[in-house]
Formats: sequence, structure tokens, C-alpha cells
Amino acid sequence: MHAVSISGTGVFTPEQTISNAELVAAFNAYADRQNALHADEIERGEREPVPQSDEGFIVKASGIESRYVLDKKGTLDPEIMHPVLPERSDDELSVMAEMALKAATVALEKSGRTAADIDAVICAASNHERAYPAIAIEVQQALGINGFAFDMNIACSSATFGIQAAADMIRSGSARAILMVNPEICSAHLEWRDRDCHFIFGDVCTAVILERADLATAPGRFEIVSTRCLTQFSNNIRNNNGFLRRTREGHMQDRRDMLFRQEGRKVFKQVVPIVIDLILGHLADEDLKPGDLERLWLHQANKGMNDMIGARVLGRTPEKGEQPNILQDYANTSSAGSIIAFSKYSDDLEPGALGVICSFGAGYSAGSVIVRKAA
Ligand code: CO8
Repeated sequence: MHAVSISGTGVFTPEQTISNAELVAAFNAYADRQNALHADEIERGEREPVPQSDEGFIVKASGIESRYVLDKKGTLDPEIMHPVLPERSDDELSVMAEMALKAATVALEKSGRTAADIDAVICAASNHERAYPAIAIEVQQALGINGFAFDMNIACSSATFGIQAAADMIRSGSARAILMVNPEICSAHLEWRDRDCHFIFGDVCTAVILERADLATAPGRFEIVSTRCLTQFSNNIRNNNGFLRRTREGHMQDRRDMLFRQEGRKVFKQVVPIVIDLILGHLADEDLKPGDLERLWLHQANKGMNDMIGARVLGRTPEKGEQPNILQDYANTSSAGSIIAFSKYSDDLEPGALGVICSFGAGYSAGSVIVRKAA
């Protein structure tokens, strides 16, 4: 069995941002229009008015201050309220593949690797823009990588599950090095007209190069100590949009269940203990103590959740920098969140330093990756 290194990471961040103030102004304009349009029904008590959103609530409930998006204009237009991304022909690069290439280029450079060194591509994300051919195969072709490629989806845990899948293949010898990408276009499967969730998500893409540790040369690389994945079925985060939609009566209608929806409070309460148990159990199985950890790179959904998980795992309030958050700038970017945190806040660690990359979300699903900075 080969040991496995994470030799490089890359983040592609879209250029456009939406601040909470801009988001709330657009939402409230939409709400005013809806309420004016349906004034009679609201007056007769036949319809509930659309309530206003509030910047103060968003920051307090989530810690999110801004998000990056692929299309700000459509998303903030009260007549549209979703991103408008022009359709591309089958001969053009898909949007997810384009994002993946940008993140992958950075990760390859950091790892000191070229396409010739890579034997496989995994595209791990919470939604894929088409059923097939796999986005990963398109990325493989665009980069000129030999070998094989496939897509996978475990929602917010796609990246940590992707790391485990890649690490297992490298350990067993079926690949020397693997590119794992996480293009997350969350804005296109979010209901921007729903006050309860319109502030939660943003767009981004992350990339990770994993390779045999004995072949790795990149400065600042990490070795994977071990990985642990867990799933437990729950309907509390759900999106029913799938290909069977067209077989159902009324499929053309605007159905709320065809976009992201969640019972946010239940998710918060139920997922936090699952994650704490996962990390503590994983550490114990490796004969490690929470005190051995120098960093936690957690999934970026909610600041309150991360504060609670960090405090319960470490047994004390984490010091500044021990558990870096990026969600204030990026919002929840599904599977990419913990990888953005890892990519941006890991260079300063000394050789031998231990940390945990941990994601959690729909499924429920949770993944824990214990890493050690290489000498
Ligand atoms: N402005 C003002 N008030 C609001 C707003 C708003 N924008 N939104 C809600 N309120 C109101 C509610 O209506 C409610 O009012 P009332 O008390 O009168 O009923 C009150 O504020 C409190 O609402 P909540 O109880 O919902 O508020 P919480 O304190 O629970 O915070 C959160 C809501 C932030 C959603 C919180 O519950 C949370 O973060 N939960 C965890 C969520 C989580 O981690 N989910 C993971 C999802 S990600 C995932 O798995 C990947 C899915 C795939 C990607 C999808 C991409 C789109």
C-alpha cells in the first residue's frame, strides 16, 4: 500500500460578488412586487404576504456577509431572481469544466505536476450540469490527461468523499496521481425567492492534486494520515430535481421542491453531534488526541455550527486561526468550502503539524480527512 500526499490545491473564485445589502435590497424589491401583485388576495386573507429579508438576521444566523456568483445581474433582478448563464453548444467547454480547469491549473502548478503525471480525474460536486458524458472526462480531455475520469456527488461532502476515493485508488496502485475538482454552481440550484435560504450559497471551484507520497516533491505538501466517511439518510436537506421530473404531470410548473430546500434548524441540531462524533472517533482510531491538532478546516455552512464543532472537538474555544472560516466572504459553497479554507490557511503550518479537513451536509453525509504537513 502506498502512502498518499495532497501535493497542491487551487481555488477558482468568480469575479462577481453580492453583498448582503445588495441581496436583501433585491429580495425586498421582489417581495414588494409580489405583495402589490397579489394585494387583493392578501387583503382577503387568501394569501400570505412575502416577508422582508433582513441583513442583521443573515449575519447573526449564519455569519455570511457576501458571496461570489457567476451571474450577479439575473440573480439580483427582481423580475428574474436566478443566474442567467447563456446556453453553450455541445462543442463548447461546459461551465463546470471551465471552472474546474481554472482551479486545476493552479493546483497542478502548486504540486509541480503536469497532465502527464496524472492518471485520473474525479469531478465531485453537489450537482452536475448534465447527466453525461461526465464533466470529469471533459476536464480530462481538455487537460490532455491519460487514464480515466468520473463524476460523483455526495452534496456538501463531495470533496472529502472524493479525497477518500482518490486516496484509496492511489494506495492500492490503480493511479499514481489524481486530480479531484469541485465546481460548485450553487447559485443555479438555490431558490433566491425564498427568504429562509436566499442568503446561504455562493459559487466557486476547488481542485486538489493527490499523489503517491514517495513520488511527491512539492514544498508545503501534506500527507494523508487517514480518511473516514459517514452517511445517514435524512430528508432535511433535499432537491427533487432529477430526470424523472419530465415523466410527471405538471413538470413544467415552477415547483419549489426542484431546488435546494432544507429544515435548517433540524440540520443544525442533528448534524453537529454527528460531525463531533466522527472527528473524535476518527482521531481516537488513529491514537491521536484533539490536543495533537493544530488546525480544523471545517465545512463552511454556518459560523455557529463551526464554533460549536470546534469547541467540542478541541475541548475549548479555538484560538484565532486554529479553525479558519471563509464563509463570511464566500457563503456556503457546498463541497468546496473546507477545501477553500485548507487552501488558504495551511501554508503557515510547520512540518509535522496535524489537521483535519471535515465536510458535512445533505445525505446526511460527513467526511473527515486527517492530514500531516510533510517534512
Ligand atoms: N431575514 C429575516 N428573517 C428571516 C430570514 C431572513 N432572510 N430567514 C428566516 N427568517 C426568520 C424565519 O422566518 C424565522 O421566523 P419565525 O421565528 O417568525 O418563524 C426566524 O427568522 C428564525 O428562522 P430559522 O429558525 O430558520 O433561523 P436559524 O436561526 O435556524 O438560521 C439557518 C437559519 C442559517 C439556515 C441555520 O438554521 C443553519 O445554518 N442551519 C444549518 C444549515 C446547513 O448546514 N445546511 C447544510 C446545507 S448545505 C448542503 O448540504 C449542500 C446541499 C447542496 C448544495 C445546494 C446548493 C444550492
